Parts: sequence; C-alpha cells; structure tokens
Amino acid sequence: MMRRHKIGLIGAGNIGGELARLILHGQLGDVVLFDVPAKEAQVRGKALDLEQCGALGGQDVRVVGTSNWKDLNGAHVLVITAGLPRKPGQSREDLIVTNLPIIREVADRARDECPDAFVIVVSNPLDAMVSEFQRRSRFPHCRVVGMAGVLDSARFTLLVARALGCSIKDVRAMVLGGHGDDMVPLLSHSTVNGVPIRQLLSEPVLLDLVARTRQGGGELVQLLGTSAYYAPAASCLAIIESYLLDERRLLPCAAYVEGEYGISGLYLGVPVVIGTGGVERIVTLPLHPEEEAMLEHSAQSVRSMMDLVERLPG
Ligand code: TXD
Repeated sequence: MMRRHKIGLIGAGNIGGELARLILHGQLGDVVLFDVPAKEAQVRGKALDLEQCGALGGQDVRVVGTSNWKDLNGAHVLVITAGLPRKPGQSREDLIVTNLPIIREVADRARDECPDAFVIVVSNPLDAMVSEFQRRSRFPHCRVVGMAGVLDSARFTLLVARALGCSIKDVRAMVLGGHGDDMVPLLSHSTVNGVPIRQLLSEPVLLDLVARTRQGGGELVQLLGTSAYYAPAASCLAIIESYLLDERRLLPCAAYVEGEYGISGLYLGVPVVIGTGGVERIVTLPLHPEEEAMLEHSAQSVRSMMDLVERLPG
C-alpha cells in the first residue's frame, strides 16, 4: 500500500487554512493543522469543516486540528506560517521582534517531533526566519527552504501577461533575491514561450513591471488590511508537490548559498531543483551585470537583517 504522507501546517491562519484546503483537494496527504492553545477550538473547527468538504468531493484525507506538538510526530513535511502578518504601513522587517521567538520555539519542537521533515518556512521576514529555523533546528540545509520566490514570480508573471495581453500559460518569469523591496525580477531570463521579454516590451514598461512586482506584497496588504493568502498558499503547494512527487521542478526558493552567484553563508532566493532529496541542486544562471549587482544589494539587505537577528537574545 502507498505510504500516506503527513503534512503539518504550523500556523492555521489565512495561509495555513487555504493550504490545507488545497492539499485536501489534491489528496497529497493527511493534514495536521497546528496553532496556539488559545485557538485550539477554532482550529479543530476548521479541520472538521475541511474534512466535511472532503466528504463532498470524495477526498479521503484526514485533517486534524490541534495545539499539541505530539500530533506532529513523524510529519514528512512542515509548512511554517506561524507568526504575525503585516498590517498596512508595516514593513516585513517590523515583524522580526514578534516572529523571531515564535520561529525559535517552532524549530525546537520540530527537532523533537519531526526531525526528518522537509520544511518550508513562510513567516516574515522570510529570509531571516528561514535562516533562524535552520540554525536553531540544525536540520540539513537541503531540507529547509523559504517560500517567497515562487509567489513573487507569480506576481511578475501576471504583470507581464497583462502588459502584453497574452496568455499567462506562455509567460516564464523568475524573481530571485531576498523577499524584500529589493528583490530581483530577472528580465534576462523571462520569456513568452521562449521569446525574451526585452524583445516584446519597452525598457520603461519593463522597469515599471519590476517596480510593481517589488511592491506586490505591499499592494495586497493595503487592500486586504493583512497579507495575501490565496497565492502564497498555492505557492507552498507547488513546492510540496515537487518534493512529495519528486517532480524535480526548478523553483525560486530561499536556499542556503555557498558561493553560488558569488554569495556565501546565507539564505537567499535562488533557482533550486526540488525533489525527494529536498533542495537537490542550486542552479547558477548567467546574469546580466545589472542583475548581478541587484542580487548582491539584496543579499546585503538580508545580511543586515541577520545582524539584527544575532543581536536579539534567545
Ligand atoms: O511570501 C511569503 N513568504 C509570504 C509571507 C506571503 C504572505 C504572508 N507571509 C507571512 O506569512 C506573513 O507576513 C506572516 O508572517 C505569515 C502568516 O501569514 P497569515 O496570513 O497566514 O497570518 P495569520 O492568518 O495571522 O496566521 C498566522 C497564525 C495565526 O493563526 C497565529 O495564531 C499562529 O500563526 N501562531 C502560531 N502558530 C503556532 N505556533 C506559534 N507559536 C504561533 N504563534 C502564532
């Protein structure tokens, strides 16, 4: 019989709830929705509601709502969205003081309960959170990634498709770097069915698309009063599928670089191959000199955030 996968969602808020629904829909595995004890009843209710959804769709998936880490025992995948989202006017970095102690606690418990899990960190500020999770849990780097690039690339892809009035299916656009306002949408590797977008759109239009991609998260926070969640959940799903189904997709994720792109010793958004081995490979693309400089600048912002993390006790 095929092994049933156990997928733990740490943080059962907007992204956790939507991701649970997507996993159920795709029957990727059983879900454990975990949140703080004060929200236990709510989370159990969410889990039951989802199982009833499965009864309608014929999806034989178990969804458990809990605040007990023991229920995460032996999970194959963990997705961490625990922590506060942004409110209008806040930067991702503003969340560090509240979310850092949370990620530290989660890392300690994950090491005890599911030491073999593949971990996707989502909480903001993303690059600092994923790095701190790995440092604290001591999980191998290949089993800890941060989700941001898949989402930022989806935003860039949509903008390119809308600017050209073409199908989204034909656009391939990738965003690298940290998950901050200096992320790097790669114009040199973005195409419409293989045709470089520089041949299709003028430079001022392209620069506008880059700026709007960088502001994509902020725009959503202004409109919703909190962070986006449908597209972030779908982005997590793409990474989970690539891992569990050994798809070996090339996805931009925050991964630990050791010399790739001339940058070392930190988590940064780079193209990685995700398969059964987790991060199986970091792919080094030839970059335009301007993009290289932007990536270094973005890495510098991540380093400054890491300096801040080191100064916060715990
Ligand atoms: O691209 C990306 N990486 C992101 C990141 C895109 C969008 C949002 N991004 C960040 O994800 C956002 O800034 C937040 O830091 C997280 C989660 O966003 P979400 O929208 O799901 O936030 P919610 O709805 O507030 O859910 C967070 C839940 C909430 O139910 C808390 O009670 C819970 O996290 N929480 C905890 N769960 C478990 N354990 C602990 N300690 C804990 N503390 C809070």
